[in-house]
Amino acid sequence: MDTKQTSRRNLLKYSAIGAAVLPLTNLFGKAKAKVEKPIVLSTWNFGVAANAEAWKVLSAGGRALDAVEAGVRVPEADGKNNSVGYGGLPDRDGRVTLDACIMDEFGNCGSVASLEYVMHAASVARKVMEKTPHVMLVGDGALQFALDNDFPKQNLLTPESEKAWKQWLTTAQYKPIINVENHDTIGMIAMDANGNLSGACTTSGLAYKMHGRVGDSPIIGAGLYVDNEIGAATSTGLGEEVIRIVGCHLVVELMRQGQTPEQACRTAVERIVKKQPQKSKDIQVGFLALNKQGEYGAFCLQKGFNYAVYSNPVKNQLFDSKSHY
Ligand code: SD4
Repeated sequence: MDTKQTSRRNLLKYSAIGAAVLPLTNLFGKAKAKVEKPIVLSTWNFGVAANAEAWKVLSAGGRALDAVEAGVRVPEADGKNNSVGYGGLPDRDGRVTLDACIMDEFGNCGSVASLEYVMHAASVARKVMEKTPHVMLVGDGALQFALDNDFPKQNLLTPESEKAWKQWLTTAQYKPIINVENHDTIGMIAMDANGNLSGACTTSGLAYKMHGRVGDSPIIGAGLYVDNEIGAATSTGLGEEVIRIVGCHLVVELMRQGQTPEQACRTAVERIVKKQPQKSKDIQVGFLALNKQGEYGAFCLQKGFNYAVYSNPVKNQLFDSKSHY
């Protein structure tokens, strides 16, 4: 595909530039890294549009937390993106239920799971973080909280998603297709001009899931983790497998031990493979990570995962992640 070729070319082009501008630390951080900040990264190709919005905040000297919230609101509002926010594919009962979380440089975090009728789930998660003593609200409680905080109530099921669901009902087979039915979660991580990290993750989860199923995306430590001393990580793919290894917390802890972001993502992916060698051949999981020095990297199970990077000199480029298979 053309975009793939372009992104491969860019990958080669920019890894050369990146090496010049960001002398990357070696495995145990001996070399000194020149930090290129601000920087924002997000999962999948629609991350490009989301990054552009986040960049407006970052380039004006804004806070990473505000940037990631603004960024993920773009796919949340996009009815054509069928696994985030408005237009997300419903569960098997035809209900669109959203999972999201957000985390800042102080370790504050908020989350909502199985939220219906409110498009901007990550913004609701931020309100949970800022206005309640809790981290996570689910289902009706999350909806009630959102409405009490003036989020508009609306039908999130677009005619297209309803049509796809009705088509699915004719067979009602539950076999998510790698990189297709479950590939649109946006995870976004950023470092602002002050060197502070934040992240957000938002999704409608797996298409045609059981009603009430919650994936990794709203689980702090699984779908997202930020430690302002070390780095940040987010994930995409089959959430059950990410939860089992508490994936993003693992990635950040591996970076703490000296692994580069790509190595840390790879180690986490390999842990999934080791635990479930057979199953890992048929599913997708991808991790994306950024460390405090401005180094970033990704790794996934199957080919096909890509991510968008916006900083200097890499101006909003898509990269293909390396994969285990
Ligand atoms: C989930 N991890 O609900 C999400 C789905 C996803 O890219 O990431 N899709 O399991």
